[in-house]
Amino acid sequence: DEGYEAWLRFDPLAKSELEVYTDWCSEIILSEQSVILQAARAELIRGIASMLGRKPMVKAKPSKPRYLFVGTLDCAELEGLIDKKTRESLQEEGYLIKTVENPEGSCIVLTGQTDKGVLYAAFHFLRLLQTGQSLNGLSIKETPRNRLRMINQWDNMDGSIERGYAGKSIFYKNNKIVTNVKRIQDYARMMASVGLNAIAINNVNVHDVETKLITSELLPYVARVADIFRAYGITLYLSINFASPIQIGGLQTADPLDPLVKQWWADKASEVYRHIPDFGGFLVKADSEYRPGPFTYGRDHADGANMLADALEAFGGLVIWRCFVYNCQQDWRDRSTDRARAAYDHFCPLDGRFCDNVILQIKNGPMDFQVREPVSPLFGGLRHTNQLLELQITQEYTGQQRHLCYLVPQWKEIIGFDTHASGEDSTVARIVEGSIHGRPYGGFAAVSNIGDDTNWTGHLLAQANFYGYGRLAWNPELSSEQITEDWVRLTFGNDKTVMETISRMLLDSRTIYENYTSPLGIGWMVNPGHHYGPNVDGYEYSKWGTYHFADLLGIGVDRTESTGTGYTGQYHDIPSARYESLHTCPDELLLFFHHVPYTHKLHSGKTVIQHIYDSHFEGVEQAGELMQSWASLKGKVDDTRFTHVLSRLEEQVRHAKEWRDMINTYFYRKSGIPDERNRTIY
Ligand code: BDP
Repeated sequence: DEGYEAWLRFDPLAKSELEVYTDWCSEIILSEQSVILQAARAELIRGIASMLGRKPMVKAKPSKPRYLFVGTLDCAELEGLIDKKTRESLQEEGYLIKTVENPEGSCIVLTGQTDKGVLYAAFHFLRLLQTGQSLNGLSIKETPRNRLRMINQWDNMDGSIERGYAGKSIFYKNNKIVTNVKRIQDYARMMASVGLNAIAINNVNVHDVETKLITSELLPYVARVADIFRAYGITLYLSINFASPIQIGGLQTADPLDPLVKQWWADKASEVYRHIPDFGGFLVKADSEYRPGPFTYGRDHADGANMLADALEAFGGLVIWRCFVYNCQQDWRDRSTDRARAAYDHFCPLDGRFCDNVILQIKNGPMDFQVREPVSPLFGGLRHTNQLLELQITQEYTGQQRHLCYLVPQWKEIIGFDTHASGEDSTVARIVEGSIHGRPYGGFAAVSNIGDDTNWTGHLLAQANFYGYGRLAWNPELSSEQITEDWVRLTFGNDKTVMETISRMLLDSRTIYENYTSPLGIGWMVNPGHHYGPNVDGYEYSKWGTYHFADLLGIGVDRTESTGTGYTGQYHDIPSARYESLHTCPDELLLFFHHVPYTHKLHSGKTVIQHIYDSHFEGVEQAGELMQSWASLKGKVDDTRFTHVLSRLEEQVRHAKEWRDMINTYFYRKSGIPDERNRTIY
C-alpha cells in the first residue's frame, strides 16, 4: 500500500458498525440525471461497496424500509419533505444530509441546491461512515464560506513542475497533454471530496509552449481535461501569457489599451468558450520576475487586468491577477525599496479601478511563503477589490516534502489575522470571502503539492496539507485539530493510538521545522535557486530583496516607520503599532520587523542569540521525537507506508542537524557570543 488512494481509501469497516450502516446503505434512490450526479452515484457505490463489502443497488423507487435518497432540492420526491426555511438557507453549493422518517420508510437524504451540492453531500456522508459516526437523526447543513476554492498547478508542458516535489506532472508529458487521464480523474475526485471547485492547470510562469494552450491546436485537448473536472464540479482555468497577442497572435504589441489587442483577446475569449462553455477564466502573472505585462507600454495592472476582464465578461469569465509583483533587481544597499512593501505599493493605489470580474490573488505574506511571515497588509488595504488568498501547499521553503511540515496551523494563523480594516474582527478569512466589503467574488487559491509519485505528494504525510487546504477553503472556522483528526482517521483508520500519535506529529511539525531553520521570522537562509537546505548568506548579497543584515552586532530588517523602510505603516493602526514597537512586536516576527543586537532580550526572557542556539538544539531533538513517535506505530500501520514515512523522518533528522550546525555556527562566529549552556557549536 503506497498511499495512492490517499484519504479515499474506504477500508472495510469493523463488524460493529456494519449492521447499522448496511441497513441504511444497501439501496440508493436516485432519479435525476447529470454528469455530476453520476459522479456522486459512482462515489457512493464505490465507497459503500468497499467499506461494507456489499454493493448498493441504485433504484428509482425504494423497496426497503431504509435507504439513501440522493437528489437536488428540485426533485419531485423531496417536495414537502424539506421545509421552506431549510431550502432557502442552502446556497448554491451548499448541502444537507438529513434523516427523514416516513410512514413508508425512513431515508437519509443527501441533497443540495445544485448537483454540486449533492456531490459534496455524498463525500461528506462517506466520511461519516469512514470515521465511524452514528447515522441516527442526521441533520447536517453545510455551505461553503468561499465562492472560489482553487488549486494552482505550477505544471509545465514538458512534464516538469515548478517547485514540485512529488514527481512529474499528471497533466503533461513531452509537451503534450497526456492521453491517459486516469490520474487526472482521480485527482478530480480528491479535490471534490474536500470541496475544491476550481483549478488552473498550467504554471503561472507561462513559457512558449504553454502560451499555445489557448490556440485552436491545443484547445480541444484542454477541453477534454475540462470535461473530467466538470464531472466533479470543478471549473478549469488557464494561466496565460500577457504577451500572447505578439507571441501567437502576430500583433506588434500587447498594449492593453490598443484596440487591436483588445479585439484579439475578445476573439480569443470567444474561441476558448466555444471549446469550453463553462471555462473559468485566466490566471495572470504579469510584470513579475521577468514575465511580460502592461508596464512595457506605460500601463498599470488595472489597465491590464480590465482589458482581459472585458474580453471574458460576456461569457461569465474571471481574471485572476496575481499581486506577487516586486523588483527582483534590487540593490541591497538601498533599503527604501524593501521588497516586503511591494505588493501593497503596487496595488493599493489601484483599489477601486478593477472590474467586478477581476480578482486579485495575494500571497499570504509580503515576501514569499516562508515558514514565518507576517500577513500581507494588502488584505487590509484593499476595500473595493475582490481578493483571493494565495497559499502554497507545495513545500518550497518548508522542507520540500522531505521534511514533515504540516501547514494547516500556519494557515489558521493567517486567515485568523485581524487586519482591523473595518474595526475589530476584520480577519483575512472575512475579507477574502467578501463579506466585509461586500465583494462578489473571493476565496482561496493554493499552489498544489501533487505530482505523479504513486502517493501523489512525495511524503505520504504531506497529503494532509492538501486535504487540510480543501477543508479550510470550504470552512475557515474548522480547527486544525478537527481537520487533522479527520485526515488521520480517513488515511490510517480509527485506532485511537494511531490517530493521536499522528495528529500530534502533524500539529507539532511546523514549530519544529521553524525551530531548526531560520530564526524569528527572518526567513530566506536557504540555498539559492532550489531553496532546499541551509545557506545562511545565500541570498544576502544578491538582487532578490531577501536580506537579513546580520553583522557582528546584530541582525534583522528595520521595517519600522520611525527608522526603517516604513513597511509597518502599511497596516491599520492596531497591527501597525504592535509591529512598530519593540515592546509589543511578537518574538516570532521580531527580526522581520526590527534590527536588534544579539543581546536583545525577547519577551521569552532569552536573548536573541541564546534563543537561536536553544531553538536549534531543541528543533533537532524534536525532529528525533517525531521519528520515535512514528517508530512507535510499527505494526499498527502497514509496512509499506510505515517504512516510507520512517525513511523520510530519518532524512529529516539528519538534515535538521545540518541546519542546526550551520545556523548556530554562523551566529556564533558573527557574534562571538558563546552558548550559555556550553553545547558544541562548530
Ligand atoms: C516563488 C517561486 C517561483 C514562482 C514565484 C511565483 O520560487 O518559482 O514562480 O514564487 O509565485 O515562490 O510566481
